[in-house]
Amino acid sequence: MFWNNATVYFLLTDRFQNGDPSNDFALGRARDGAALRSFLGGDLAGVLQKLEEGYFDALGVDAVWMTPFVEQIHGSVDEGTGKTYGFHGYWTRDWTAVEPALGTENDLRALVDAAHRRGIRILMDAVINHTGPVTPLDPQWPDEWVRTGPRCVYRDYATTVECTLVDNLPEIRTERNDPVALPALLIEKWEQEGRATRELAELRAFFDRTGYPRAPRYYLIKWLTDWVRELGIDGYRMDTAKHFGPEVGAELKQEAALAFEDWKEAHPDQVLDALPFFMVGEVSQWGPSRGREYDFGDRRVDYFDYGYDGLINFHFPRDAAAPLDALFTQYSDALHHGALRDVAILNYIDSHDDASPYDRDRKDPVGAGTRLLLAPGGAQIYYGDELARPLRVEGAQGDANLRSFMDWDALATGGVTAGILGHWRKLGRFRLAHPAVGAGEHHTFQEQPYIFGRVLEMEGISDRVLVAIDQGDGAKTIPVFGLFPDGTDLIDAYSGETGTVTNGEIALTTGYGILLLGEQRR
Ligand SMILES: [Ca+2]
Ligand SMILES: [Ca+2]
Repeated sequence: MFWNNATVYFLLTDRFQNGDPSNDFALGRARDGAALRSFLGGDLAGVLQKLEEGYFDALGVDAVWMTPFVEQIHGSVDEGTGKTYGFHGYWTRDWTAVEPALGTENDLRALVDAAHRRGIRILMDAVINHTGPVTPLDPQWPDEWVRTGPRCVYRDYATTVECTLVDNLPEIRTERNDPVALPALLIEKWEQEGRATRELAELRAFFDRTGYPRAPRYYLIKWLTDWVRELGIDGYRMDTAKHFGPEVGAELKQEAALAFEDWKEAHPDQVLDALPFFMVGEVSQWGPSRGREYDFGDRRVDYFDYGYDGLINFHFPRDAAAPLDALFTQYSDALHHGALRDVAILNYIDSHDDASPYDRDRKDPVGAGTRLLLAPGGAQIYYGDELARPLRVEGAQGDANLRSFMDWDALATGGVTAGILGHWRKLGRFRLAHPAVGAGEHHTFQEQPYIFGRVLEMEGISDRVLVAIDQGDGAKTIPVFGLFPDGTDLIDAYSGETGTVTNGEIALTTGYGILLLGEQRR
């Protein structure tokens, strides 16, 4: 239930806020990449700054999903869109270290602790499918660890899973079950950093405890779950989940859940609640209209049976173009009556690599916010959605267009951008106050002007909301359609105005056409 009403803020750490200029050129990397393809200075200290400023609270954010923070390849590559560094975090060099351009392990700990103090969860972007590309500065992992071909051609399961996503992106042999030795280069690196003895002892303890063979995926499972056990990371967003066996996800989830319980036991004062470890998968092109399964052609996989609590909804950017009520009804039916009962979906209008965002030209960022934040299911705000950050950038090629630096200046100068942000904040805080918005069942009450309700009755939670759109500015009286009895005090989260239900109606005077009504809690 929680995750279907969660508002998840997804940010590229390197592109969000520069809180520490001293790490901007870590590892000697130059800013000589193609447009928006070098490290540009954003870091963990910057995310912490915005946490402490209350930026996420004001948006009603439940969880922050950051791009991977582990150490990236030191060099750069050109995949055909210009010279590119691992600023995005998906090109791992060492799963056990924090990327120095993003900060230190202490910075990360401070960030997670600060988030938890505010009741905000942290989702770690977890990569298990591949290492970073090979460059003159970044040698290939040993052959027993990785394959370098063939390229995925997506004809069936094997040509989606046992293959490389692109050229020069060595693929971890996650299906392998026999033991492999640690790469000598990794041991040397750890020796230089003075932590080889500790890392090797920890690995011995892990393999002793679990009885797993020293196959590649189990090393990665150990390294990925260490962050959970050490820091209390609340969940994973599993990168490229379609490209490794679902069984790998199930094994990882099992260890991560154990690590999360270990952390809770060691940090009782920092535990938010009883919510278990969460895992949401990136199964590209999956959407709720497919039901629970993803069909590879020769194999159908129900990821929810393999430890995934939720999946990212790749259909949302397309579905969002439907009339509002058709969108809301379709999603509510899927989540409350269809195959997706009891699982989570994460809707988004744009992301770091979706080439077909909803409203790419940001013609209607207010309407896009209404669609995303009032749709049934979890909502993923991609950093800058709330400021209409441009998704086309002069000189940028391919996905770099989607990854510009957060436009704080546009906000500081006020005007239109602040108005857009205000809308997103009101809707986000409405979601935060009312689990019925994302997790409740949708009821269409009136088509023109549009009025709908959401009702959530489960797990000892009882919540309901009434939303009216296009009602016109000024005085308005709307029926509550039996959702609230006479005498109920309601507050409109959009204007802050309050009123009492009388004769099955509520009369309010507000300066907006939209009403976000819920019970006024005393
Ligand atoms: Ca920095
Ligand atoms: Ca794979």
